[in-house]
Amino acid sequence: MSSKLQALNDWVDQVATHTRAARVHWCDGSAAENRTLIETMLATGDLEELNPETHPDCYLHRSDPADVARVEHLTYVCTPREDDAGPNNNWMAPAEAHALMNGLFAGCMEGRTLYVVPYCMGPIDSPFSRCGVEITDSPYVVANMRLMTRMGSEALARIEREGTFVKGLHSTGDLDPDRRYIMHFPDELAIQSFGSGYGGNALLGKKCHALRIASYQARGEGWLAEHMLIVGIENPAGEIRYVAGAFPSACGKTNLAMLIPPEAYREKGWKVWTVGDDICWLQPGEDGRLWAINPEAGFFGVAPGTGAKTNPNALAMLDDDTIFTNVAVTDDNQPWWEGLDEGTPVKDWRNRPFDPKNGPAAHPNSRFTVSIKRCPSYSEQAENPNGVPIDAILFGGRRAGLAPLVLEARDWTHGVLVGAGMASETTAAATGQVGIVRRDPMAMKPFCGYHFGDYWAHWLDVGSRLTRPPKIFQVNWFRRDADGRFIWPGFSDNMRVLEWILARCHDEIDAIDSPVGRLPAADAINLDGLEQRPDMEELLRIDPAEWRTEVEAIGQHLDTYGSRVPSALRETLGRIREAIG
Ligand code: GTP
Ligand code: SPV
Ligand code: MN
Repeated sequence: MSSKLQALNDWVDQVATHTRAARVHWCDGSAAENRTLIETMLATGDLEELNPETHPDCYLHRSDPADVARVEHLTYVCTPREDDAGPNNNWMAPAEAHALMNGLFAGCMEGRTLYVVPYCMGPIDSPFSRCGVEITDSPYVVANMRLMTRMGSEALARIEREGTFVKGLHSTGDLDPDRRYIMHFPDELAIQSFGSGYGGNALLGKKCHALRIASYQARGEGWLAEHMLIVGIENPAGEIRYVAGAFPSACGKTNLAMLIPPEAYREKGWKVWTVGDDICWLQPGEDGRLWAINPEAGFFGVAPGTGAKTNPNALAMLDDDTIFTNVAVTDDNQPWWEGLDEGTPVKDWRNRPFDPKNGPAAHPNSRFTVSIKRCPSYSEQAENPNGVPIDAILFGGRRAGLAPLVLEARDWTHGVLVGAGMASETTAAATGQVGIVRRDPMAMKPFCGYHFGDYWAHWLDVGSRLTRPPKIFQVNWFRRDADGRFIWPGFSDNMRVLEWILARCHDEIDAIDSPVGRLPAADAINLDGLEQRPDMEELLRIDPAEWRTEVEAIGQHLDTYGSRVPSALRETLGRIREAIG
């Protein structure tokens, strides 16, 4: 097979020759094709079948123990000028990066099948969607891309019509961490990834295309590509209002996107609809509002912590047609991870007999891959080619102290500053130390394809074109007490904060002014039905001394991005500094 697009055929031929692939397979995305791939992987041991009675069509993949997370230190943005990649990215000159990657890819697919994976990010008929083709030698990547994107014939037809597509080239190579690179060439609409088979390193439609390349494209075209969930909140009057939220990796996007409201809310008729859990493309609309599509078609979600109490919607979708990566198994071969209420692990994620001395049974960054359509709260708006209108944008982090449960930005510019100043404790989603507070502006530190200074300027520019901009809020579900326990119950109870946020967006409730933004009154968050009243005073406390230090730290952080930082952000920060006194 081949395509009607000469440029695509030429590229595939050239890669097949260079990598010396044994065979070329063009993916059509069909069920039969998937079946064959699964069987191949069962035969090679790439996949293991899980209990077909409890988990039909569910499989376990164990990745190499040294290949379990994104590798930010090996991820590069190769713009012609170093300055354009910014201090937020690793940079390599395009010619040097190409030479390096050409060396690694030479002959790397000998004996292997080269899969050509055409995909569409976003609804297949949306003007906001963008297409790509990933060439990979990993059948696991193909099976994941089939769940995560609109993959196959329809995407190929769109690519042939449009003539342009992002070229993603991927090989697992020999999985040697010292020969692992994730390279982006935004000007060439190209990605090259070598030496990893894991998640965001290998599923090139996700972080590489839909965030790094797309953010770069979006800047030129007047839109935003963001690391955000999209959720619809239906009130008792039947109105659905949409919220987008940027939280860093493993900080609660998937959970918020599919929360089930507390009983006291459900009784009144509140419902939650899931549009997306990780990536959001935002377009200014003719009506002056911001419209969002989810470019993805599935979830690559964190398994640990997903339980019947915390995220029952997720649990319900994971018992059919799901690929699990690096979870543990029970004696009857059901998938298991920390945070499940039932079952006992017998084999850990490395296939060893489970022994707590070796650490957790499931890897902390173990994941599930599943189609969004399996989610009980799936919103059909996820297929709407025009997207959904956004009322509120949330910036959230994982912070034991300082950041209150919720804080409203005064206006768009202040909101952009709140996003630019975001900080969060690091998680297992990327290799490196866990629990260190680092700045992660807009949850995009690992994902913005260009200089953060330019990115904030672009945010301000997009805002200036909106006559009905969303309100911007900061949230923090992770504040802890002196004993290290979370003060806020979180999960479904985050609905209580969303209610306040939406009431603010529609001028239905007052807020209290503080030097750093607007706060709910201590009794403004509805606590009906909570067994224990959380310490709301502590959750909403703004400590002037702590914030003075924070404002200085944010100022220094902005300074690291130099003269490209819009002056409006420094001015807004200056006003906050004065107000704190
Ligand atoms: P990525 O897929 O890496 O981008 O992560 P994410 O932002 O989608 O995070 P996710 O919702 O998967 O949550 C990550 C971890 O945080 C899980 O272990 C959750 O159980 C936990 N978590 C999510 N929401 C809350 C919350 O409201 N409170 C607390 N305490 N933990 C939460
Ligand atoms: C993240 O790390 O933010 C993820 C997982 O969503 S990955 O696909 O590996 O990027
Ligand atoms: Mn993510």
